Amino acid sequence: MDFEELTELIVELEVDDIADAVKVALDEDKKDPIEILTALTKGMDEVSRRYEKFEYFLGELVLAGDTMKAGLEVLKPALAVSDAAKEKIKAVIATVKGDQHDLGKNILGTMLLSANFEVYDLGRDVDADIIVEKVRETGASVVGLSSLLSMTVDQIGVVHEALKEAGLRDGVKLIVGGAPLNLELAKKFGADGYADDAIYGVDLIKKLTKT
Ligand code: B12
Repeated sequence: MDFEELTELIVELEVDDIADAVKVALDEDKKDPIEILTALTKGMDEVSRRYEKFEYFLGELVLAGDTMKAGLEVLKPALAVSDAAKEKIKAVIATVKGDQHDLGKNILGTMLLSANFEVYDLGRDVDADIIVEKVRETGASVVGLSSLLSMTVDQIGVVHEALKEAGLRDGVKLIVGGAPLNLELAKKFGADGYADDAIYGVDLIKKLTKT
């Protein structure tokens, strides 16, 4: 099972075949899980291109999401690396209000767990107040927000302001990710950092929290 075949299975929306294919790539071909993740993500980028060119429609987007999810279920345990001796840093993660995209946020959550963070995943379409409440309750020092829609990206600023108002902003690092963002925009909304993939995101979070 080579990487191109995995990418192709996502693009062709092969929801029934992807789990077995990822299993073969991992167990028989001993492929690196991070490279498998990259191949699957490439497939999602091609789905996106086809959607933009009106070759794919909402039904295909839904199916692409399901296909990616099925592949990730198999991949997740392999992404784990143990670092159990260290004290856990708490991270609250969520997809911003108005946004239902959660696959990228879920990958980030898995990778943070693997890196020995204590992760509170609030799900998708999450109100700023709920995020603030969770930070207060847990004493988390990291907030990771995902935003895939241009329409809802300003919610990052809303969370930043709400944390500030609650007197909690200085105690947390606010890290964001998702397609419409870049570092400049992230900073404009008050975030401390931006990452365009979960692997770099975890590295950045580790650096900012000095673990
Ligand atoms: C699958 C998909 C869906 C699925 C989502 C399923 C799910 N459970 O998530 C469904 C079908 C529900 C969907 C719906 C819609 N979608 Co959609 N969707 C996509 C698609 C094709 C892939 C997204 C994805 O899962 N990628 C794979 C994951 C693994 O990648 P990722 O999310 O980018 O995450 C990685 C990094 O960004 C980063 N990351 C992400 N979050 C975070 C957070 C932190 C803290 C860090 C450090 C890193 C990080 O790490 C991740 C892993 O490396 C994208 C296109 C694209 N290429 O992004 C469009 C896309 C995001 N959707 C789009 C649109 C327009 C919609 C709809 C409005 C369509 C409609 N007409 O209804 C609705 C909106 C519904 C809503 N209110 O949210 C547009 C957004 C355009 C824009 N700029 O606003 C896109 C870009 C497609 C396009 N080219 O037009 N969608």
